[in-house]
Amino acid sequence: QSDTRRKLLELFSEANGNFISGQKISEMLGCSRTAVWKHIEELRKEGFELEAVRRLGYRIVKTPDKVTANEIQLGLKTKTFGRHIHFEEEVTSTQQIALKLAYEGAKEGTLVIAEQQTAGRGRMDRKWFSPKGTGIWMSLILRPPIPPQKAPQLTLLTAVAIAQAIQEVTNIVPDIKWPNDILINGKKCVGILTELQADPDRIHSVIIGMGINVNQTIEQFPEEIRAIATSLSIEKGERIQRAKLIQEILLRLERLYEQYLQYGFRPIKLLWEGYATSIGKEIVARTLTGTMKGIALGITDEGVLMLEDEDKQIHYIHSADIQL
Ligand code: BT5
Repeated sequence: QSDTRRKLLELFSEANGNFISGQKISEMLGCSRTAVWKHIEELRKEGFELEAVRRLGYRIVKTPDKVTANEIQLGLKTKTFGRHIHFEEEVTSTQQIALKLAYEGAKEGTLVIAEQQTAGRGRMDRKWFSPKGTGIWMSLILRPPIPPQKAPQLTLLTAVAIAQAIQEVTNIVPDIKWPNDILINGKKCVGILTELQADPDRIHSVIIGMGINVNQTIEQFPEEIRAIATSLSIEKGERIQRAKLIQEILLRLERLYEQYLQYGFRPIKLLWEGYATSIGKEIVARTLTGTMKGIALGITDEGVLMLEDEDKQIHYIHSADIQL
């Protein structure tokens, strides 16, 4: 059943908004015209708008702004990323579910996504606000053949992929703030959380958590982050279709990941630098051991932040909160 559904969505995807005749659909799916009609009704119930015209057939006029597997996979151009999707309306945290699936052997590229998280989290157990239906709350399972200490590079890679996708969909060029934030006009729009399951010398899985504020209004942000957070629609002044953005993110992630596995971090670093506006500027870095002020010189070939203090001493920072 779900296989037929996927084929149907693929057909519409290939048709690019043009009509497909009922006859053709029934041939391609290998089912009766009545069955086709039933599938179309199902899609309508999910919020797809379909136009039906005698002799021409059916075409999709509008896809719903939902983030179920159907919406994401209609028009998805990746090879493996997002080909398996685990969708739920409400979860505690997509990280938690992805971790469990990874443990049970889920394939690389498996995506966990939810409309709402009740216990979304950031780094060091901080809270990540994930209200219903407004943002993208998702986790991708990777199994990279790299040493565990290189895993933080995947955070930077993900930031580049999301920045590129945002630029493609909205025409806004966002700023990447090392290591895991994307800002627009100085406000946080995206947070990335990379969690690793590994032995000392081998990675079992990496769960890349991505939180993207898409269609929230300012009032929809809780008081405590209203001054520091933003959404794409606030910045762009119009609603953004989340599924479209997810497709762009997955496509870019897959491409960059392939490049990364083949050529290492260098090509990613170059792209990263193109989006990192804080480089060359004075920053404050809060690490677990203390606070440091200085000029952000850039990142090393390994993705480690270089900070030059007042005495021209260079510090290599592996993890911190940065204040611009
Ligand atoms: C992050 O942590 O920025 C990583 C956020 C990752 C969220 C995704 S959503 C899917 C997956 N499932 C999860 O449970 N998590 C991942 P950090 O750098 O520690 O930033 C956390 C801080 O960002 C908080 O302390 C708030 O100040 C702020 N914040 C919380 N919610 C926000 C939001 N929706 N938009 C902007 N800022 C937010």
